[in-house]
Amino acid sequence: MAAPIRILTAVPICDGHDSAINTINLEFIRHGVEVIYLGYHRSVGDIVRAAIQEDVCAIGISSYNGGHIEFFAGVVDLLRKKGADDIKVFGGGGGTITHDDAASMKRKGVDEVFFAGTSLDEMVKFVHQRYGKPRTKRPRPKSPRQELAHKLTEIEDGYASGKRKRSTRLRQDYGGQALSKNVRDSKFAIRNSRKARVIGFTGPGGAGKTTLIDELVLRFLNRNPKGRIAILSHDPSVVGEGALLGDRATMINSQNDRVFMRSMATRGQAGGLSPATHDCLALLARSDFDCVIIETVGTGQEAMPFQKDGIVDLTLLVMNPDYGSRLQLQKIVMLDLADVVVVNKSDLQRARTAHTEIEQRLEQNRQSQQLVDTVAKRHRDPGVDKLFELICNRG
Ligand code: B12
Ligand SMILES: Nc1nc2c(ncn2[C@@H]2O[C@H](COP(=O)(O)OP(=O)(O)OP(=O)(O)O)[C@@H](O)[C@H]2O)c(=O)[nH]1
Ligand SMILES: [Mg+2]
Repeated sequence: MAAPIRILTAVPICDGHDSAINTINLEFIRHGVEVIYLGYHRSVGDIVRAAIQEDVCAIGISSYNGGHIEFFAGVVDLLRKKGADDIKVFGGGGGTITHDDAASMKRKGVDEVFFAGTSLDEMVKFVHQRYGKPRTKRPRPKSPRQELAHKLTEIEDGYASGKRKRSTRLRQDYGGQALSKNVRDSKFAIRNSRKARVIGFTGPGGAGKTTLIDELVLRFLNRNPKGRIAILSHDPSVVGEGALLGDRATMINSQNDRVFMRSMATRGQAGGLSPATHDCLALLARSDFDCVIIETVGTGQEAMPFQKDGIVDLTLLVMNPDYGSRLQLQKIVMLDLADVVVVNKSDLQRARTAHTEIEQRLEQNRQSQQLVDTVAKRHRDPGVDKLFELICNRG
């Protein structure tokens, strides 16, 4: 089976009109497209960085507040400058983009502009026709990050087509033995055999995993002025269907040249990760990052996405105080397996009770598990500071 089309969508800087793009995203997803949504108020640099890291076929921009001729052209120019002009640009902005504007934008390299009154059907058809063909002849990567992004696509596409099968010997993968020769020899992607620290985040949908990761990334970047970090983030999807890969929209601090983020759809695999996760993670861990963070999809009680002898060095379970009662706690498998349990949203009313109940539950395990309370959405939260120190100090 061919891999789904992957596109990135965004709204330009100083523009909060996201209602149109939200509707369009949904329609694309319903028609088999994987949409990485970057959110609104995004700069040219942030959009191009994200598109290169995600190695998408195209960028869809929705612009309402003016300046669209310059903004779209800015994206096209920067892609060109970065050697990534195989990533195409299209978009719309209702009545704010005139036909003359659109003609000028097309002359500057924009693929297509959609006007008010265009049906969602027409846009979906356009995306399938224009971006649905496999990208066979790729341009030579101009940077290490671009090469890494292409390799990750090769791995994901390999699984989608059935050419690659899930490796069971993860430790061996990690040592590079299961990686193909061209990946091992790559001038850019694998500079040395240094092992990045791999930290796994899991927990129920909406518990605050991405917000927390973004705050921890901020602390990491401040603490290590030359440090580099990779994030592998998952959202759910069914085989052959589309998906909204939305974690980037929550990220603020991670829009940084020292952060490499890749969003993955689970493509039908249960348990919180994708069939290609382990190979992608192995590649990232052997690249030039100090740390690799992996975020699972929002998981249920039965999930145990990280194997004990696998590639992840430290596992964190991020909980929401509203998990139910003590009885529900007995059923959450990850409470037995996580190295660190985080009660996020501890600004909420039930947080103190949640802390006490989870503490008692962990005491029964008699392992050296740690419990931390955080408010990830609060800037400079002391709980997140404590968690950051704990992660740094725990070997
Ligand atoms: C809804 C709306 C709002 C909502 C936004 C809600 C939200 N979260 O998005 C609210 C009320 C918050 C709002 C606020 C403002 N708005 Co307003 N808003 C609109 C309005 C009425 C509709 C835009 C819309 O969503 N249309 C629905 C979409 C689906 O349809 P469409 O626009 O026709 O788009 C078609 C295609 O272009 C295509 N398309 C669009 N985007 C994309 C992207 C891709 C990838 C693709 C493939 C296709 C595509 O899809 C549609 C298919 O038919 C327009 C006026 C209008 N009638 O267009 C003003 C308008 C855009 N707003 C305007 C202004 C000025 C503002 C404010 C600055 C007002 C103020 N002074 O506070 C603020 C700014 C907010 C901000 N932070 O940026 C002006 C912009 C003027 C300009 N550029 O010169 C407009 C044009 C109103 C006007 N006539 O003055 N706004
Ligand atoms: N009240 C409160 N809200 C928070 C906190 N942290 C995150 N949120 C909000 O919770 C919502 C979900 O946050 P995310 O970080 O996207 O959660 P997630 O666990 O990554 O979600 P999925 O990836 O969809 O599973 C967002 O609206 C956040 O702003 C917190 O500490 N307190
Ligand atoms: Mg998330």
